[in-house]
Amino acid sequence: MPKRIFSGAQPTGNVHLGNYLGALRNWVALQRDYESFFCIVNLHAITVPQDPKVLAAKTRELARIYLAVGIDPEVSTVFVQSDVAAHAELTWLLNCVTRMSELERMTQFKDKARKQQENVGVGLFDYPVLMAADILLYQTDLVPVGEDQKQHLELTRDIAIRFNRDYGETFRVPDPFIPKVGARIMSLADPAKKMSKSDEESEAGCIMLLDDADAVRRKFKRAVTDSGTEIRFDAARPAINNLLTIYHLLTEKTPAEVEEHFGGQGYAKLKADLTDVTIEFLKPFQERVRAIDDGKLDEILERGAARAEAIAGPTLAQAKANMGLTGAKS
Ligand code: AQP
Repeated sequence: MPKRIFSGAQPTGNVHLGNYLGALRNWVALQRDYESFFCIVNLHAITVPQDPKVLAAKTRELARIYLAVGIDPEVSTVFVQSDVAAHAELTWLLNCVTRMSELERMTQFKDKARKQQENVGVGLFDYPVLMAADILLYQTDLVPVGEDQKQHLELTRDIAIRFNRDYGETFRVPDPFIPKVGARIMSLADPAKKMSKSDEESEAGCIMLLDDADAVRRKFKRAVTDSGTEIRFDAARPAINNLLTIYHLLTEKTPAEVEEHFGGQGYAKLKADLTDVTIEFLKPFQERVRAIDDGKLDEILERGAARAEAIAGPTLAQAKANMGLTGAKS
Protein backbone atom coordinates (compact mmCIF):
# COMPACT_ATOMS: atom_id res chain seq x y z
CA MET A 1 0.00 0.00 0.00
CA PRO A 2 1.39 3.45 -0.85
CA LYS A 3 1.63 5.75 2.13
CA ARG A 4 -0.97 8.45 2.41
CA ILE A 5 -0.72 12.24 2.72
CA PHE A 6 -3.40 14.71 3.70
CA SER A 7 -3.22 18.49 3.76
CA GLY A 8 -5.42 21.53 3.27
CA ALA A 9 -5.62 25.30 3.10
CA GLN A 10 -8.35 27.70 4.12
CA PRO A 11 -10.38 29.49 1.44
CA THR A 12 -9.97 32.80 3.22
CA GLY A 13 -8.26 35.97 2.05
CA ASN A 14 -5.80 35.49 -0.76
CA VAL A 15 -3.37 32.64 -1.13
CA HIS A 16 0.17 33.95 -0.84
CA LEU A 17 3.69 32.94 -1.75
CA GLY A 18 4.18 31.63 1.82
CA ASN A 19 1.29 29.17 1.37
CA TYR A 20 2.78 28.09 -1.95
CA LEU A 21 6.41 27.74 -0.89
CA GLY A 22 5.64 26.30 2.55
CA ALA A 23 2.88 23.89 1.55
CA LEU A 24 1.32 23.70 -1.95
CA ARG A 25 4.63 23.31 -3.73
CA ASN A 26 5.46 20.28 -1.61
CA TRP A 27 2.05 18.74 -2.20
CA VAL A 28 2.76 18.81 -5.92
CA ALA A 29 6.20 17.28 -5.39
CA LEU A 30 4.88 14.48 -3.16
CA GLN A 31 1.61 13.60 -4.92
CA ARG A 32 3.04 10.86 -7.13
CA ASP A 33 4.86 9.10 -4.30
CA TYR A 34 1.88 9.00 -1.94
CA GLU A 35 -1.84 8.47 -2.09
CA SER A 36 -2.80 12.13 -1.70
CA PHE A 37 -5.81 13.98 -0.29
CA PHE A 38 -5.90 17.76 -0.64
CA CYS A 39 -8.80 19.47 1.03
CA ILE A 40 -10.21 22.99 0.86
CA VAL A 41 -10.91 23.48 4.54
CA ASN A 42 -13.96 25.73 4.49
CA LEU A 43 -15.13 24.54 7.94
CA HIS A 44 -11.90 25.98 9.31
CA ALA A 45 -12.59 29.25 7.49
CA ILE A 46 -15.84 29.84 9.40
CA THR A 47 -14.02 29.83 12.75
CA VAL A 48 -13.77 33.58 12.09
CA PRO A 49 -16.59 35.62 10.51
CA GLN A 50 -16.97 35.21 6.72
CA ASP A 51 -19.29 36.70 4.14
CA PRO A 52 -21.13 33.60 2.78
CA LYS A 53 -20.97 34.73 -0.86
CA VAL A 54 -17.29 35.56 -0.64
CA LEU A 55 -16.55 32.26 1.12
CA ALA A 56 -18.34 30.28 -1.59
CA ALA A 57 -16.40 32.11 -4.32
CA LYS A 58 -13.07 31.74 -2.49
CA THR A 59 -13.68 28.00 -2.08
CA ARG A 60 -13.87 27.54 -5.83
CA GLU A 61 -10.97 29.92 -6.40
CA LEU A 62 -8.80 27.87 -4.06
CA ALA A 63 -9.75 24.68 -5.91
CA ARG A 64 -8.59 26.35 -9.13
CA ILE A 65 -5.36 27.38 -7.43
CA TYR A 66 -4.69 23.79 -6.30
CA LEU A 67 -5.09 22.60 -9.88
CA ALA A 68 -3.12 25.47 -11.41
CA VAL A 69 -0.09 24.95 -9.15
CA GLY A 70 0.09 21.39 -10.46
CA ILE A 71 -2.08 19.14 -8.33
CA ASP A 72 -3.27 16.49 -10.73
CA PRO A 73 -6.86 15.42 -9.98
CA GLU A 74 -6.23 12.14 -11.80
CA VAL A 75 -3.57 11.31 -9.23
CA SER A 76 -4.70 13.19 -6.11
CA THR A 77 -8.08 13.57 -4.43
CA VAL A 78 -9.16 17.23 -4.32
CA PHE A 79 -12.30 18.01 -2.32
CA VAL A 80 -14.14 20.51 -0.17
CA GLN A 81 -14.24 19.75 3.56
CA SER A 82 -17.94 20.52 4.08
CA ASP A 83 -18.84 18.00 1.34
CA VAL A 84 -17.70 15.15 3.61
CA ALA A 85 -19.84 15.17 6.76
CA ALA A 86 -17.48 12.80 8.60
CA HIS A 87 -15.11 15.74 9.32
CA ALA A 88 -17.64 17.48 11.56
CA GLU A 89 -18.85 14.24 13.14
CA LEU A 90 -15.41 12.93 14.05
CA THR A 91 -14.59 16.34 15.52
CA TRP A 92 -17.28 15.79 18.12
CA LEU A 93 -15.86 12.39 19.11
CA LEU A 94 -12.37 13.85 19.35
CA ASN A 95 -13.64 16.84 21.36
CA CYS A 96 -14.54 14.33 24.03
CA VAL A 97 -10.96 13.06 24.31
CA THR A 98 -9.23 16.47 24.04
CA ARG A 99 -8.40 18.53 27.12
CA MET A 100 -9.27 22.22 27.43
CA SER A 101 -5.74 22.82 28.71
CA GLU A 102 -4.30 21.39 25.47
CA LEU A 103 -6.30 23.81 23.33
CA GLU A 104 -5.51 26.75 25.62
CA ARG A 105 -1.83 26.23 24.87
CA MET A 106 -2.24 26.63 21.09
CA THR A 107 -0.34 29.73 19.99
CA GLN A 108 -2.42 30.25 16.83
CA PHE A 109 -5.57 30.40 18.96
CA LYS A 110 -3.95 32.87 21.34
CA ASP A 111 -2.82 35.09 18.42
CA LYS A 112 -6.16 35.01 16.60
CA ALA A 113 -8.18 35.43 19.81
CA ARG A 114 -6.13 38.52 20.64
CA LYS A 115 -7.14 40.04 17.29
CA GLN A 116 -10.83 39.14 17.75
CA GLN A 117 -11.07 40.31 21.39
CA GLU A 118 -14.84 40.15 22.25
CA ASN A 119 -15.92 37.83 19.45
CA VAL A 120 -13.90 34.69 19.98
CA GLY A 121 -16.06 31.81 18.79
CA VAL A 122 -15.99 28.30 20.24
CA GLY A 123 -15.07 27.13 16.72
CA LEU A 124 -11.83 29.12 16.80
CA PHE A 125 -10.89 27.42 20.06
CA ASP A 126 -11.81 24.03 18.61
CA TYR A 127 -9.97 24.55 15.30
CA PRO A 128 -7.10 22.14 16.16
CA VAL A 129 -9.56 19.33 16.94
CA LEU A 130 -11.24 19.76 13.56
CA MET A 131 -7.78 19.64 12.03
CA ALA A 132 -7.04 16.40 13.93
CA ALA A 133 -10.30 14.93 12.57
CA ASP A 134 -9.35 15.95 9.01
CA ILE A 135 -6.05 14.14 9.23
CA LEU A 136 -7.06 11.06 11.23
CA LEU A 137 -10.09 10.27 9.04
CA TYR A 138 -7.75 9.35 6.18
CA GLN A 139 -5.37 7.15 8.22
CA THR A 140 -2.73 9.64 7.13
CA ASP A 141 0.99 8.85 7.26
CA LEU A 142 2.38 12.28 6.44
CA VAL A 143 1.04 15.85 6.67
CA PRO A 144 2.95 18.38 4.55
CA VAL A 145 2.47 21.79 6.21
CA GLY A 146 4.34 25.00 7.01
CA GLU A 147 6.05 25.61 10.32
CA ASP A 148 3.00 27.44 11.80
CA GLN A 149 1.03 24.16 11.86
CA LYS A 150 3.65 22.17 13.79
CA GLN A 151 1.98 22.61 17.18
CA HIS A 152 -1.42 21.54 15.78
CA LEU A 153 0.20 18.43 14.29
CA GLU A 154 1.70 17.52 17.65
CA LEU A 155 -1.75 17.80 19.22
CA THR A 156 -3.20 15.59 16.45
CA ARG A 157 -0.64 12.92 17.33
CA ASP A 158 -1.46 13.19 21.04
CA ILE A 159 -5.19 12.88 20.36
CA ALA A 160 -4.67 9.82 18.12
CA ILE A 161 -2.41 8.11 20.66
CA ARG A 162 -4.88 8.78 23.49
CA PHE A 163 -7.88 7.58 21.46
CA ASN A 164 -6.05 4.38 20.44
CA ARG A 165 -5.04 3.75 24.05
CA ASP A 166 -8.53 4.34 25.49
CA TYR A 167 -10.70 2.78 22.77
CA GLY A 168 -8.41 0.38 20.91
CA GLU A 169 -6.35 0.82 17.75
CA THR A 170 -8.36 3.16 15.49
CA PHE A 171 -6.13 5.83 13.93
CA ARG A 172 -2.75 5.83 12.28
CA VAL A 173 -0.50 8.33 14.11
CA PRO A 174 0.67 10.82 11.44
CA ASP A 175 4.06 12.49 11.03
CA PRO A 176 4.50 16.11 10.00
CA PHE A 177 6.39 16.92 6.80
CA ILE A 178 7.81 20.39 7.31
CA PRO A 179 10.23 21.45 4.56
CA LYS A 180 13.77 22.39 5.63
CA VAL A 181 13.57 25.57 3.53
CA GLY A 182 10.46 27.69 2.99
CA ALA A 183 8.49 26.44 5.99
CA ARG A 184 8.17 29.98 7.28
CA ILE A 185 8.21 32.68 4.61
CA MET A 186 8.26 36.06 6.33
CA SER A 187 6.36 39.25 5.57
CA LEU A 188 8.17 41.58 3.15
CA ALA A 189 7.03 44.51 5.29
CA ASP A 190 8.06 43.04 8.64
CA PRO A 191 10.50 40.13 8.52
CA ALA A 192 9.77 39.36 12.18
CA LYS A 193 6.24 38.22 11.19
CA LYS A 194 5.22 35.34 8.93
CA MET A 195 3.61 36.18 5.61
CA SER A 196 -0.08 35.88 6.55
CA LYS A 197 -3.32 36.30 4.63
CA SER A 198 -5.38 37.38 7.63
CA ASP A 199 -2.98 40.13 8.68
CA GLU A 200 -4.68 43.15 7.11
CA GLU A 201 -1.97 45.56 8.25
CA SER A 202 0.67 43.74 6.25
CA GLU A 203 -1.03 43.31 2.85
CA ALA A 204 2.04 45.09 1.48
CA GLY A 205 4.22 42.35 2.91
CA CYS A 206 2.37 39.56 1.17
CA ILE A 207 2.83 38.50 -2.46
CA MET A 208 -0.53 37.01 -3.42
CA LEU A 209 -0.60 34.28 -6.07
CA LEU A 210 -3.21 36.31 -7.93
CA ASP A 211 -1.33 39.64 -7.70
CA ASP A 212 -0.72 41.40 -11.01
CA ALA A 213 2.78 42.35 -12.16
CA ASP A 214 2.44 45.94 -10.88
CA ALA A 215 1.53 44.80 -7.39
CA VAL A 216 4.47 42.38 -7.35
CA ARG A 217 6.85 45.17 -8.47
CA ARG A 218 5.51 47.59 -5.86
CA LYS A 219 5.69 45.09 -3.01
CA PHE A 220 9.25 43.96 -3.71
CA LYS A 221 10.35 47.58 -4.23
CA ARG A 222 9.08 48.45 -0.77
CA ALA A 223 10.34 45.27 0.86
CA VAL A 224 12.30 45.90 4.05
CA THR A 225 16.03 45.14 3.79
CA ASP A 226 18.75 46.02 6.31
CA SER A 227 21.67 48.39 6.70
CA GLY A 228 24.22 45.86 5.41
CA THR A 229 25.31 45.49 1.80
CA GLU A 230 26.36 41.88 1.31
CA ILE A 231 23.84 39.52 -0.32
CA ARG A 232 24.20 36.13 1.34
CA PHE A 233 22.09 33.67 3.34
CA ASP A 234 22.37 34.64 6.98
CA ALA A 235 19.71 33.81 9.58
CA ALA A 236 20.87 36.80 11.60
CA ARG A 237 19.66 39.09 8.75
CA PRO A 238 16.04 37.89 8.39
CA ALA A 239 14.90 40.36 5.71
CA ILE A 240 17.63 39.48 3.19
CA ASN A 241 17.53 35.84 4.17
CA ASN A 242 13.80 35.78 3.40
CA LEU A 243 14.21 37.43 -0.03
CA LEU A 244 17.03 35.04 -0.91
CA THR A 245 14.99 32.05 0.23
CA ILE A 246 12.12 33.06 -2.06
CA TYR A 247 14.57 33.50 -4.95
CA HIS A 248 16.27 30.15 -4.22
CA LEU A 249 12.93 28.27 -4.15
CA LEU A 250 11.44 29.91 -7.23
CA THR A 251 14.55 29.51 -9.39
CA GLU A 252 15.61 26.14 -7.93
CA LYS A 253 19.20 27.43 -7.93
CA THR A 254 21.30 26.15 -5.03
CA PRO A 255 22.10 28.64 -2.22
CA ALA A 256 25.71 28.76 -3.47
CA GLU A 257 24.55 29.56 -7.03
CA VAL A 258 22.21 32.24 -5.67
CA GLU A 259 25.02 33.89 -3.68
CA GLU A 260 27.31 33.70 -6.71
CA HIS A 261 24.61 35.25 -8.91
CA PHE A 262 24.32 38.25 -6.57
CA GLY A 263 28.04 38.49 -5.72
CA GLY A 264 29.15 42.13 -5.62
CA GLN A 265 25.63 43.40 -6.41
CA GLY A 266 23.38 45.67 -4.35
CA TYR A 267 19.88 45.23 -2.92
CA ALA A 268 18.32 46.93 -5.96
CA LYS A 269 19.55 44.06 -8.15
CA LEU A 270 18.20 41.48 -5.67
CA LYS A 271 14.77 43.15 -5.69
CA ALA A 272 14.73 43.53 -9.48
CA ASP A 273 15.65 39.88 -10.12
CA LEU A 274 13.25 38.64 -7.49
CA THR A 275 10.47 40.67 -9.11
CA ASP A 276 11.29 39.16 -12.52
CA VAL A 277 11.35 35.54 -11.37
CA THR A 278 8.13 35.99 -9.37
CA ILE A 279 6.28 37.52 -12.33
CA GLU A 280 7.66 34.78 -14.58
CA PHE A 281 6.27 32.19 -12.15
CA LEU A 282 2.90 33.88 -11.59
CA LYS A 283 2.00 34.70 -15.19
CA PRO A 284 1.52 31.16 -16.57
CA PHE A 285 0.10 30.05 -13.23
CA GLN A 286 -2.60 32.76 -13.40
CA GLU A 287 -3.38 31.81 -16.99
CA ARG A 288 -3.95 28.23 -15.84
CA VAL A 289 -6.25 29.46 -13.03
CA ARG A 290 -8.39 31.33 -15.57
CA ALA A 291 -8.45 28.44 -18.04
CA ILE A 292 -10.12 25.94 -15.69
CA ASP A 293 -13.63 25.30 -16.85
CA ASP A 294 -16.46 25.59 -14.28
CA GLY A 295 -18.12 22.32 -15.24
CA LYS A 296 -14.79 20.48 -15.08
CA LEU A 297 -14.20 21.93 -11.61
CA ASP A 298 -17.60 20.68 -10.40
CA GLU A 299 -16.80 17.24 -11.72
CA ILE A 300 -13.37 17.15 -10.02
CA LEU A 301 -14.81 18.26 -6.66
CA GLU A 302 -17.71 15.80 -6.83
CA ARG A 303 -15.40 12.93 -7.66
CA GLY A 304 -13.00 14.08 -4.93
CA ALA A 305 -15.74 14.17 -2.30
CA ALA A 306 -16.88 10.64 -3.24
CA ARG A 307 -13.30 9.29 -3.04
CA ALA A 308 -12.74 11.04 0.29
CA GLU A 309 -16.03 9.76 1.68
CA ALA A 310 -15.04 6.19 0.77
CA ILE A 311 -12.04 6.41 3.14
CA ALA A 312 -13.47 8.74 5.78
CA GLY A 313 -16.77 6.86 6.22
CA PRO A 314 -15.26 3.52 7.37
CA THR A 315 -12.78 5.30 9.68
CA LEU A 316 -15.62 7.22 11.33
CA ALA A 317 -17.72 4.05 11.65
CA GLN A 318 -14.79 2.24 13.31
CA ALA A 319 -14.19 5.14 15.73
CA LYS A 320 -17.89 5.18 16.69
CA ALA A 321 -18.03 1.43 17.15
CA ASN A 322 -14.86 1.48 19.28
CA MET A 323 -16.41 4.17 21.49
CA GLY A 324 -19.57 2.13 21.94
CA LEU A 325 -21.72 4.45 19.86
CA THR A 326 -24.07 1.83 18.53
CA GLY A 327 -27.63 2.57 17.53
CA ALA A 328 -30.48 1.11 15.53
CA LYS A 329 -28.31 -0.41 12.79
CA SER A 330 -25.93 -2.31 15.05
N1 AQP B 1 4.29 32.34 5.85
C1 AQP B 1 4.22 31.04 5.58
N2 AQP B 1 5.32 30.36 5.19
C2 AQP B 1 5.25 29.04 4.90
N3 AQP B 1 4.10 28.30 4.96
C3 AQP B 1 2.97 28.95 5.34
N4 AQP B 1 1.70 28.55 5.49
C4 AQP B 1 0.93 29.60 5.90
N5 AQP B 1 1.69 30.70 6.01
C5 AQP B 1 2.97 30.34 5.67
C6 AQP B 1 1.24 27.19 5.23
O1 AQP B 1 0.24 27.26 4.21
C7 AQP B 1 -0.69 26.18 4.39
C8 AQP B 1 -2.10 26.67 4.24
O2 AQP B 1 -2.35 27.66 5.22
P1 AQP B 1 -3.78 27.94 5.79
O3 AQP B 1 -4.71 28.29 4.72
O4 AQP B 1 -4.18 26.81 6.68
O5 AQP B 1 -3.58 29.21 6.66
P2 AQP B 1 -2.64 29.49 7.88
O6 AQP B 1 -1.70 28.38 8.18
O7 AQP B 1 -3.52 29.90 9.01
O8 AQP B 1 -1.75 30.72 7.38
P3 AQP B 1 -2.19 31.92 6.47
O9 AQP B 1 -2.40 31.42 5.08
O10 AQP B 1 -1.25 33.03 6.55
O11 AQP B 1 -3.56 32.37 7.07
P4 AQP B 1 -3.81 33.14 8.43
O12 AQP B 1 -3.49 34.54 8.16
O13 AQP B 1 -5.27 32.88 8.66
O14 AQP B 1 -2.94 32.56 9.50
C9 AQP B 1 -0.39 25.57 5.77
O15 AQP B 1 0.31 24.35 5.60
C10 AQP B 1 0.50 26.59 6.42
O16 AQP B 1 1.40 25.99 7.34
